[in-house]
This record gives sequence, structure tokens and C-alpha cells, in this order.
Amino acid sequence: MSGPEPRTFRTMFISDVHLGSKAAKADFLIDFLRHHDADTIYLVGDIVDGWRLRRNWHWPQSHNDVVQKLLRKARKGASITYIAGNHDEFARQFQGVHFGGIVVADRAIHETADGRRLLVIHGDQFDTVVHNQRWLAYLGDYAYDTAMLVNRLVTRLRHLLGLPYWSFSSWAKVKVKKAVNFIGSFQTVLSEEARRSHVDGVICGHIHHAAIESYGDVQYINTGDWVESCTAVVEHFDGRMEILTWAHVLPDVPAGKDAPVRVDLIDLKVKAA
Ligand SMILES: [Mn+2]
Repeated sequence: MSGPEPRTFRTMFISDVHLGSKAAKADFLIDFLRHHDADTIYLVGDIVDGWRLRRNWHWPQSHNDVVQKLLRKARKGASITYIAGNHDEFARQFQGVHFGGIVVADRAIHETADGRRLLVIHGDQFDTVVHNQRWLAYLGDYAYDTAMLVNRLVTRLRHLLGLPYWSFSSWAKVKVKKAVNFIGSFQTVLSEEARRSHVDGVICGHIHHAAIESYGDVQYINTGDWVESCTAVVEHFDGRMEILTWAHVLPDVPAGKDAPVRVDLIDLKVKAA
């Protein structure tokens, strides 16, 4: 089963896959890993959802395949670091331990091709500093559309019941604004941590919101997630960072002379350079 040649990067950062939960988009990640490779891979936390594993076990073959694929990359020479997150904090007790060529750590310093030092950390350690309601950050882009729909339904219902008008959407807008604030304060806090650690930037996950931004003299990078947005961050061989989105699984091209030519292998939306 020889697939297409993967695009190779210097480094790849992946977080918040939540294997073990139904929400994990394992098929997308397998396909992404099939088409992308890197010399160094950082798994930036919440790869396995340990909380959920304890409650109800959801571990289909595809979740196994993700693990196998990563172990295979390690066997083939990729240097892989597993940074523990809050959902897989069981890994924190194995700091410095190697398994299958993968080393476990709580945080790491990554040096880019252009000589910058970046702190790699999941980010949950700063939840106590960020006091906003965390769940709001998970509302995502659909929040507003959903709010408008619910608003119409609520309005109709309240009208039928003879109740005065009450705007669900304006209530929701306030909530969404708080979510935006949450993301903002998380980014600020993590950037401050980078500054405090005397590094040039931070690469984290946790809030499921991919970003590459500058906060003064430090760079804030978030890998996003594989629960909803299906994003990863890659470092090019010149040190340039990029967010890749892998929103759908590519069809398998049958081998043979009549196979359709894959015009553009890469169907990814570049969010930031
Ligand atoms: Mn997390």
C-alpha cells in the first residue's frame, strides 16, 4: 500500500486529539499523517482523553491506527515528544520515560531552524490564571448561527405563550464575547509565560483554537485540535511556521496507468503564515 509521497516538514505540532472519546476525528488525523511527515513531532497534550477512558471506553480501530501511525514514524526515525495535557495528565508521571521511541515531557524547548527558542507546553497549567468560563471557548464559529436559529424558535414560543420578547441572540452574543475574551486572555497569559521563560515564543494547545500571533516580542502559536477544526502547526525548513487545516479525507487514488492525476494533493486552508 504505497500512497503518495508525504509533504515533509522540519517539525510538526499536533494537540487535542482526544483519542478515547467519540469526538476525536481520528480518520482525518490518519489521513493527515499519511500526507504529512516531519523530522521532529511534538504531541502537545490531550492526545488521549484519559478522563473519558475512565468513564466509557470508546476505542475503535481508527484510534489504534493513529497510535500505530505515530509509533511507526518514531521507528522510521522521527523524534517524537509527548507533552502531557490535562486530559492525559496520567502521562505526567512518566516524564523523561521513553516508550516506543517517544519521550514524555511536561514541557519542552524547541529550537527553530532560524534559531528561535519556543516553549512547547499544553497550556492547561494556566487555567487558574484565566478566570473566564472555559466551556465558552468551545462554542466555535457556529455559535452565532445557532444563536440566531434558537432566537427565532424562542421568540415564536414565547409569543405563543403570551410572554414578552426576550432576545436569546443578544444573550448569546454576550457569551460569545466572553469566549473571545477567554481566548484573548489565554493567549496573553501564555505569551507572558514565554517572556518569563526567556524564550522567543510559545507553542501550546488546550483551547482548541489554532493561531499564530505576535505579542510584542514573543510569538504565540496554538496548534488547534482534532475534535472540530482539524488543525496542526508545521515548521518549514527555513523556520517559518504555518497552520494546516485538514478538513476532509482524500479519496484513495487507485494505482495504475488510468489512475486520475492528483492535480493538487494539498487541499488545505492556510490560516496564517
Ligand atoms: Mn487540554
